[in-house]
Amino acid sequence: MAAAAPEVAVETEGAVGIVAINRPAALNALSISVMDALLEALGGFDRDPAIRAMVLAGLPRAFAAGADIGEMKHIADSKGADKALSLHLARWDKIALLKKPVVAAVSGFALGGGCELAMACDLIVASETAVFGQPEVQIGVMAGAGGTQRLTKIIGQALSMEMNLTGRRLTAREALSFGLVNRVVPVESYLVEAKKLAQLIAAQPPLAVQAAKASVRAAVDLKSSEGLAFERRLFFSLFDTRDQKEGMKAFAEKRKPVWSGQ
Ligand code: DAK
Repeated sequence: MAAAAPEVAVETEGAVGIVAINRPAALNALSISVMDALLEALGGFDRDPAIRAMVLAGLPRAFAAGADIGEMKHIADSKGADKALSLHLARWDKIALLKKPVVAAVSGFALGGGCELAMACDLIVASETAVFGQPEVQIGVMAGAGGTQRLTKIIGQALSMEMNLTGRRLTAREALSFGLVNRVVPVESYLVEAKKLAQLIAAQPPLAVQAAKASVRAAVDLKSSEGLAFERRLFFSLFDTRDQKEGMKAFAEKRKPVWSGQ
């Protein structure tokens, strides 16, 4: 019997390291094992002197449709939920803290933790089919890994509010017009274009590139450390609510949730 394809595939092209999420049956939902494999691969490239830039890709139908809701539901229902969720969140932070630039190659759904993962990267090349959103409110919680902080700083309060409070999604073209992505290209070429951009970065002096990345990040992120801590406290508080249990249960049962406001 052939071995199952790995959930995260890794390859190199010259000085570019490419990491691709491959969990099609769950639209690339970001389970703990997927996030750990991503971190191992990206962290390995970050430490490898032969690599100068990275590409983080999903599948044409989904970059990632969020954190794995089934797994989060299980964690939320278990003892020590806060600690486990906190450890899980730290995985998104670690991606944002990589020293070398990461280009996200986004096609299809980039929702919830998937949108947050794309924003934890440094540049985004989107296919025409890409869809960005923070729909956590629809399952009784809120964004917990930068979706109220990074998104607001990038696209502004008005639209971020709408996305976080109603689950409104952005098309690739809208995302481009609001500065969330660097470019939009046909679905056939989004990966190639992301690799080209990474190659262009890899051709620049690596120390200058890393310093410039850290500096641009600081301009956007510095004050957001407090915002992220605030977001996290609120996020955890929602895991004590009935609506969180109802939202995730309803998703698993493929029905509309009934909100009690408790
Ligand atoms: N988790 C688990 N499975 C998922 C999933 C997800 N986020 N999204 C999709 N799937 C699974 C579906 O359950 C389905 O599996 P089967 O039923 O076939 O076994 C399969 O993928 C195909 O999905 P659909 O049948 O639903 O496909 P459709 O084309 O009809 O709809 C969709 C596509 C993307 C609109 C829909 O699947 C959907 O609404 N998915 C959920 C999107 C969402 O709500 N995302 C946000 C999740 S919450 C944290 C860190 C981060 C976060 C939170 C905490 N900490 C560490 C504390 C982030 C939270 C989130 O991301």
